[in-house]
Amino acid sequence: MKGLFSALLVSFDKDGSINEKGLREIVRYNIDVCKVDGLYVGGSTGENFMLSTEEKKEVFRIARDEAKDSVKLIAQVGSINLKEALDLAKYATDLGYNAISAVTPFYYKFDFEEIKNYYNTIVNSVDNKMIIYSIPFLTGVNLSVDQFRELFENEKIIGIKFTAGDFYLLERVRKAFPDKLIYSGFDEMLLPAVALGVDGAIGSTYNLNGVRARQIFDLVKEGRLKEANEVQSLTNDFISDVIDNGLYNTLKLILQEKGVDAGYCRAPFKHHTEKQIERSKEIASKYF
Ligand code: MN9
Repeated sequence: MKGLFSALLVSFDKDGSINEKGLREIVRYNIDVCKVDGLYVGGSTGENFMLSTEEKKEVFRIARDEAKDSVKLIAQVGSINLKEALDLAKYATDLGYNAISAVTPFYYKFDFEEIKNYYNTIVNSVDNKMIIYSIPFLTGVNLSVDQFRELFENEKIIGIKFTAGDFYLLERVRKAFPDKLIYSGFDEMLLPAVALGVDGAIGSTYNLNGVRARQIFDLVKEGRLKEANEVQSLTNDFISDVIDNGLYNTLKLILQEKGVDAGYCRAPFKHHTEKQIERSKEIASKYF
């Protein structure tokens, strides 16, 4: 389960329905062109928290059917509707997903005991492993090393998707849990995360930039930091341009340039504009 995972984008039609053909093309592009080791399905990048339960299942089913056994698959099943999370965990496990993941429960200020019960309830309900999805800037939930330790008392909880810029915490977590899987979640900080010894990375920009990300990973591992930094710097020029033009819309528009029917974002996100299309063409030709 180590390696580079794309946080899978989902193609939506203009009316917000899932575009199955487009989603299959995104999966193919990730596997065939970006050469990722796996897909993280149903995460933030998949606009998952705006989908119905049936739609979340549809995305899991299509991604699994298109990827077959060619790459590793992680299903993000987290929801503050715990019954939905259990339903999704079972569904993804039955489909053959290699692991499940759940975002820390958000919106309400759940205390740690509640968070711990949430993870144990989800993972103990299935014959599968759990990766904690920690993304404090969107959830407001900051877990400490001691809290991760308590969660890891359950052996079925095997790792963390660490989407934060707190490198002190990342180092502490790496050292405290050498046998757990730690994935870097911010693509723009891949180099320092690999330097600190993460096992892999999960991110949105790997839907396009997977090849450069792998170079960064390999160069750091080989101790070739100057070269790694050059690739990270170019990558960050790309990421800055994409964020500046609207993250998910622009990733989709660049895929569109590559012949992938990546479609629209889902409301409440806005549809892309003519101006974003023009700018995406420039970004595409600059970096790919
Ligand atoms: O899954 C992604 N996070 C979100 C991780 O989309 C919220 C990242 O890959 C970022 O999109 C990326 C750009 O900031 O690092």
